[in-house]
Amino acid sequence: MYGLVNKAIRDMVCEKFGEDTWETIRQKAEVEVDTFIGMEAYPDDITHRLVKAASEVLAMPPPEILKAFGEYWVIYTAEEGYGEMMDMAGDNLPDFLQNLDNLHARVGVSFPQLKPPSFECTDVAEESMNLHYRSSRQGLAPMVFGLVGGLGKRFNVEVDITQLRSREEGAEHDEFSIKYKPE
Ligand code: 1DX
Repeated sequence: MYGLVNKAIRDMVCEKFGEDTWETIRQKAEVEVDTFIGMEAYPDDITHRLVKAASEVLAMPPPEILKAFGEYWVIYTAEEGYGEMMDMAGDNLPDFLQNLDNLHARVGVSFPQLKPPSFECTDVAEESMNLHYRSSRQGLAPMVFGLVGGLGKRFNVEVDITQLRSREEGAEHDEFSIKYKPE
């Protein structure tokens, strides 16, 4: 994954728990790099090791780490150089989710090593939709809870998200039911 992801994990840990905790996590993960370059591609393994080590050091299950990270990602990318891109993707939750594949396609033009997931929206209604998440990567579905929750905060809507189908449990892809209403 692009270094931006590992940089975001580092900054989240440092912000919430301090530099020393990050150093402990980095060492436990056996990650040599400390200063990730956002626009450089790194092996996925580094990210997975960081999540695993963070889970052990912070005594939080990996899905909780991923959920917290998803929420952080939405704020982080908006502040770390991708604010305009995020603004362009929509000014409300359903529009943003329906534009995510376009957003990734645009990033992918400049960064060909991007392996963009796909977010397909079906059954879109006034206050609900189903979200189909397809990714070349495994185990990141818990992050979707945080990503959508982060978008809820961004757009000031109360979000209720439940998982309808899980790849972990044999489904072809992950599917979520999302309900939203203005706060
Ligand atoms: F609901 O399943 C809201 O490296 C959402 O694979 C979901 O393959 C917002 F470094 C620049 C760069 C680069 C910008 F410069 C990424 F190249 C992308 C910024 C998306 C903001 C996907 C990150 C693939 C890296 C899913 C979890 C991983 C998508 C991560 C969240 C807006 C982003 O993001 C999976 C990779 C960006 C960039 C956004 C993602 C890769 C998302 C969201 N994804 C790289």
